Amino acid sequence: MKMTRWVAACALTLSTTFAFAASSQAETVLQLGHPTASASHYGVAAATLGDELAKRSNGKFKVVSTPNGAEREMIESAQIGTLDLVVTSTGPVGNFVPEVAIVDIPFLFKDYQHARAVLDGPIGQDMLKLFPAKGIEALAWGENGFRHITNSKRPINTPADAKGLKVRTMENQVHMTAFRQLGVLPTPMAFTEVFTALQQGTVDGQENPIPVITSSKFAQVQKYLTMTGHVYSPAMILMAKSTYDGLSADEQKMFHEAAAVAAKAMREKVASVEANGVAELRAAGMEVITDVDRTKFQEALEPAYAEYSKKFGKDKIDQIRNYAP
Ligand code: EAX
Repeated sequence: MKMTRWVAACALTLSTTFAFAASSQAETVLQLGHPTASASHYGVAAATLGDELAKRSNGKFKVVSTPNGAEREMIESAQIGTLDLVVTSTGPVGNFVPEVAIVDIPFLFKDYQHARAVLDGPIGQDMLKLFPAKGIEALAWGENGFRHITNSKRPINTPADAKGLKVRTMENQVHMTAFRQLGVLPTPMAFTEVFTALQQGTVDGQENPIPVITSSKFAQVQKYLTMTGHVYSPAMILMAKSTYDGLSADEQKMFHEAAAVAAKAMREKVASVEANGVAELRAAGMEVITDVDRTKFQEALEPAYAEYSKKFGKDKIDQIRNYAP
């Protein structure tokens, strides 16, 4: 039902912007979708991209953003050309470009610096080149953040505490493998359904970065937050290849440059929310477990690595893990 509302919102903005575009011949209106609230890091990326494109094109390009979209469906829309731009996590991206799911492996990146260096370096940039074959132009890597587990049942201090919980995961095979390994019952669903699922108790918990937990007001429906930081969650700024192919070479360059600025603003927003988000969640009533032995979680996931190695190649995983710019 949420998705229906999202499509309706899109259609509404579409009709108003068409009316507006008619009065200004030079303007090209581009529809952008992103998964969370407008005030979130995704909203910041969307707004920055819009500002940069308007500025760089002297007002030729106007981006109209619609928040709260389902990521997999938005990527599908970009693929068939009914949505021009998408800012998304990599959650469902592996369903479109399987090689990219390697970045979703738990405990792969040491910290933010490491993740950003890999994605901005040759490994990440080569992955962007795999998208056009799937009908999508990948403009830049953005950021969602390190993911942490929340739930409504009990404080999770060790991997054993998580056993038996029903946890919503993204529609992502790499993540589902990991949660199964922990003894958790992974329940994949679109992010648009998560708040209601938590509220109604369809699932006990979910996992997301602090900027998603705060902007989606999960403190209203979740009591416990454990700072597992079990996986880094990249974001991406994607574009319909059909829209991209309609641009001149100079304009294409402009879109890549504007997306790079938007990605930087997104990362800065993630960092600023991380700086005070936990205090905010405590103030909203959550019990936060910060003193987590992450090595224990990493060890519990060890058997899943055999599957990841088979899927992606151990050499490729090690190349990311040991990457130094
Ligand atoms: O991209 O689906 C998820 O949990 C994502 O992290 C969220 O929608 C932000």
